[in-house]
Amino acid sequence: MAFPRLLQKLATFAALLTLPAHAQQSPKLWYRQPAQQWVEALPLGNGRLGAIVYGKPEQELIQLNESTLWSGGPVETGINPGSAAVLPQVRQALLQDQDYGRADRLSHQMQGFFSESYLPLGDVRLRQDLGGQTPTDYYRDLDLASATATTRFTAGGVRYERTLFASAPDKVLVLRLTSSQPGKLSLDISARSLLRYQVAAAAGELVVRGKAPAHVDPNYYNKPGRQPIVQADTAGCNGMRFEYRLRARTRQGTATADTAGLHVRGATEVVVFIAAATSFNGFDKCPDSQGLDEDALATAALRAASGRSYESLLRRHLDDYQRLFNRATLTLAAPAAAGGGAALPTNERLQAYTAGAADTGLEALYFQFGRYLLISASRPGGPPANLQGIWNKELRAPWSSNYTININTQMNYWPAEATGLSELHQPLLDWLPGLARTGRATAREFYGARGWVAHHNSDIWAMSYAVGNRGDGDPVWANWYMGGNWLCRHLWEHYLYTGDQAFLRRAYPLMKSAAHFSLDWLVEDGKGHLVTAPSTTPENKFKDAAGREQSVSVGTTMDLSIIRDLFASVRQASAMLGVDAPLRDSLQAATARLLPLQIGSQGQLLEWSQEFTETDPRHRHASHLYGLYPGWEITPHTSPALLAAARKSLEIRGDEGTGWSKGWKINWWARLLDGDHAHRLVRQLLAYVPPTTGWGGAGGTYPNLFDAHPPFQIDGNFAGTAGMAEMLVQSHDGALHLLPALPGAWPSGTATGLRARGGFEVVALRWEQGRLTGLTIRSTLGGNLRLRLPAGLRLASGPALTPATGRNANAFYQQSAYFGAQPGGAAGAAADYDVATKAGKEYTWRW
Ligand code: FUC
Repeated sequence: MAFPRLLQKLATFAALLTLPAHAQQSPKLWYRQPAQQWVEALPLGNGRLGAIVYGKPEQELIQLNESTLWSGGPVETGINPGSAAVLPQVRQALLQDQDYGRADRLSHQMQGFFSESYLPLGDVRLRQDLGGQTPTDYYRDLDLASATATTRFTAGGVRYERTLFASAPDKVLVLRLTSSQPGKLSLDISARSLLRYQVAAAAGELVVRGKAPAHVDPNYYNKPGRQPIVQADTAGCNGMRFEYRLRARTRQGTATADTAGLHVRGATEVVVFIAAATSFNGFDKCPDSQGLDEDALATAALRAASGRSYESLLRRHLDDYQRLFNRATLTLAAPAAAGGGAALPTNERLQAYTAGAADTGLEALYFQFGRYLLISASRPGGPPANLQGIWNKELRAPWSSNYTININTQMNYWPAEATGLSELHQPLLDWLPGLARTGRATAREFYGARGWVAHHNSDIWAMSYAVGNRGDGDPVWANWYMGGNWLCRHLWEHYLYTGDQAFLRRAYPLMKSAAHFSLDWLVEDGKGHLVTAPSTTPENKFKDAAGREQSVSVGTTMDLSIIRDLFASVRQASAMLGVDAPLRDSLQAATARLLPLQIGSQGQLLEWSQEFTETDPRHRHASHLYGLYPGWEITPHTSPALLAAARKSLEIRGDEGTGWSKGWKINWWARLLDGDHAHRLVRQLLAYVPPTTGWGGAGGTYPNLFDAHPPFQIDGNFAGTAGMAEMLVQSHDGALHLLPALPGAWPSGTATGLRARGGFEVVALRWEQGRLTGLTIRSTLGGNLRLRLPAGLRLASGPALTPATGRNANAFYQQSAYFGAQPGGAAGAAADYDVATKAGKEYTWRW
């Protein structure tokens, strides 16, 4: 780059990034007390290894996880040979007899086993000898800028400091302890696990070796006489092996190891290394007989890392982490009368906010915390982030801490592309070929259908059938057939953001195979439409004519929206790849016959194919709004009447719900272009939930900013981050829309590094007093850039903006056409402009 251009570019950046000093908040969670509860403690992770640190001076607790440590082994096939014969009976009950009760009873006969469970690895305890002195000047934090957790306190005139981080390049947790006076560090470090384990000590290392159960039932499944935890499966595959190892390196003093632990005496600095591994060797390999050598893996990681200096480990960690984290920023100028803010510890700050204080800094912190959690929980090569990311302390965690794919797993990945973490989407995308493999067997065995299917639950073994231990699942959640179809949207989205043709060629066969299942799954409703039968809508029930609660019916809105969405993306993908023209035609023909979206007596979008009375009108799921978000069937530009109906449905549902439900609602209100309502939901999502709240109560946020369902469930964190991005930039409705849902509470601010479909990077976005003032876009793929800008702007500088007419020529922005919609409806107070872009070039405007 020529020198003058570089200078000009730097000047542009500086201008865009400069905000009043009070708005520059350091992204930290900080506290004045150690954690007592797990949801006050602070999470760290490198994708594989997870840690929750309490920051207790004398009795420190670091709770460990390893992302591949699950119960069970590869899924079995042939477990319910009678299922395929039941399907026609269910259909007859529904389509001929309208007997929903019989359809429900029969659906139980099409269930397999429950998913397996994500398990805790172990607890590391540090007993530090403070000579009987009470610690004072206590402080702890989690710094999102460096992904390090620090604890500081004074005892007996000595200042102590501990820093913990999880290094992805070096595959270890690193904990450094220092004392301000020489030789003051004496501690005993012990290790244990809730699983079966043994401790050994050798060559200065402490080693925990153990075995995961062959099966763990979900926490909600407790049948008299049944063993919820099966340690060994002597007939089939035995459970996974695991190991974690610790070593301490001291400056001054001594470190010894025995089976009771590591013992440090009289040191000035201690660096503790923790490595872990399991024998997990892929979804289709028995982790026992065909497992990896976990001992070799953990040993190699520990030896390599402990050969490096602390400074080198920290540097390598920062290089790796900041490469991802620094890609996007969000700075929201504080309103004049900000209350509390960063001067308060995070738990008090959250409480002040919940009591009504304005605190845009906290909202920006929450945005970045979601990105931090994704970087910490989802790295290429590892499994997808589960219901708790990678952080779980329980043997039977809520809902098995599994993959719940009727919303939760997908939600985890909503911020990935939009906030500049595209490669962190890979664990989910790489898990899908396995799911498609077991899903093909499920489609064939359970339903006699082509293609692949997945239901509402899965696990590291890529289990795909309806859960329920062959009969005990409630069809309202168990018998839902759209999990695989919905996940295909993630393959397509990754392509739309990156334009990666090689990826699309790999992904397309999975999308096509899901479409084959859906073509086979659809049936005639006898009234000229294609519908799904049986069909449920997660996880809501309706009343039949006799007033009985029912779950299973015909053609729910979500089923049909997901299928329309899948068919649209398969058609477009096949066209872009130039393959399968005949399939395209049959998908188009089927799309034209799908039961359309319907509007009910209150102007709301119907959730079922008829206007049933719902048993819970405020239900946390609002699955019928799939077409509004994450789908694109309902948009301001192409389907304003449906948009109004979706809005009505949301108003009827209300703002309350579990954490993830509120998170979804932020995204929905953003898509409705209602920034103030979206912001109201941001406030709801960030409502303080006391740390002792286990189950029940309203959704919100725990003191450590973990999302509270309650209990802790990480999806709400990710939906919150995605929702805030969606308020600032949207790119699904035929254009790149800037500030589509800017709330009054965010009058001025800057966002950098957000991404849009078609390979556009919103390098910088700046607004003042509610008006767009600066924009820099980098085009990575070239092509037409259609900007949808708030109306009434006066351009001060920048490339010519040509008023747009007709359809966007950019192929990545044509999806709405596949729903049969034409652009041109009421798009709100915005206008479209076209700019021809070149790959690799940046474009800057000021208004
Ligand atoms: C679905 C939701 C619950 C919870 C669970 C993991 O069953 O309805 O609220 O999120 O998944």
